[in-house]
Amino acid sequence: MISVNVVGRQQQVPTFKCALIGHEGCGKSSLVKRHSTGAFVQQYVPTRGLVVTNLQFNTTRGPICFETWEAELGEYEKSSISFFRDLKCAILMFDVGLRDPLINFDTYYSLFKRVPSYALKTICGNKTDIQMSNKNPLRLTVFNFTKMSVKANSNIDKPFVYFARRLLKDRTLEFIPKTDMLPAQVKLSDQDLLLRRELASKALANEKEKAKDR
Ligand SMILES: Nc1nc2c(ncn2[C@@H]2O[C@H](COP(=O)(O)OP(=O)(O)OP(=O)(O)O)[C@@H](O)[C@H]2O)c(=O)[nH]1
Ligand SMILES: [Mg+2]
Repeated sequence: MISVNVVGRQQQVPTFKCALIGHEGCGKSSLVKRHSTGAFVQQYVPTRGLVVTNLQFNTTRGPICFETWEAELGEYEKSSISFFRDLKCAILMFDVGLRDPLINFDTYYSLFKRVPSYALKTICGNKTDIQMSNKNPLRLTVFNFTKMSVKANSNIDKPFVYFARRLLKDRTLEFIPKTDMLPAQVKLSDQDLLLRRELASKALANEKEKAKDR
């Protein structure tokens, strides 16, 4: 449980440890970032060591928090006991566009097997925005996986909704989207409007000066 402050009162949020397992570059950190900040980062920055991030979702059964754990390959070995201890759920992710996915997929599938049997598991194929080749051997080996694209924002809630339904024992549970902040309706005084106009004309004059110098 983590404690959050809801308009002046403390609320206990049920928290569940969730492992993200998958070969390098399949999109684990992107998934976490997408959920925590809403952003998608095109640049690839490999995760070093062990990274734990809390992802909180609002659901029709109240808030729920997933403590996501991701690690680089060597780190699983070093911290394997703490990595797999008390796991409540695990996502095995792979990249559907990878040319030779079987090699990496096998490595991580064997890691996936180390997830305690009582923990919930799901397999996600990421990067469906990239066309999956007909020759991709995954077509023949993995049939039942969630197709997602962190980039295109498609199905990225799915694994967490599935876990939340099972963990909070409510099949009808849905996530409630975070409300977008609308800009406040501010009425500017005449003086503010004058100042704004002055600043705009100064900026325009500066631009004109710069253009002359070029
Ligand atoms: N086209 C596409 N690219 C993606 C998608 N998700 C992630 N990427 C890109 O894939 C690259 C690797 O993403 P990461 O999230 O860093 O991968 P990772 O699994 O955390 O990699 P490691 O930390 O090395 O294990 C980045 O360049 C991302 O922008 C997706 O859905 N579609
Ligand atoms: Mg990463």
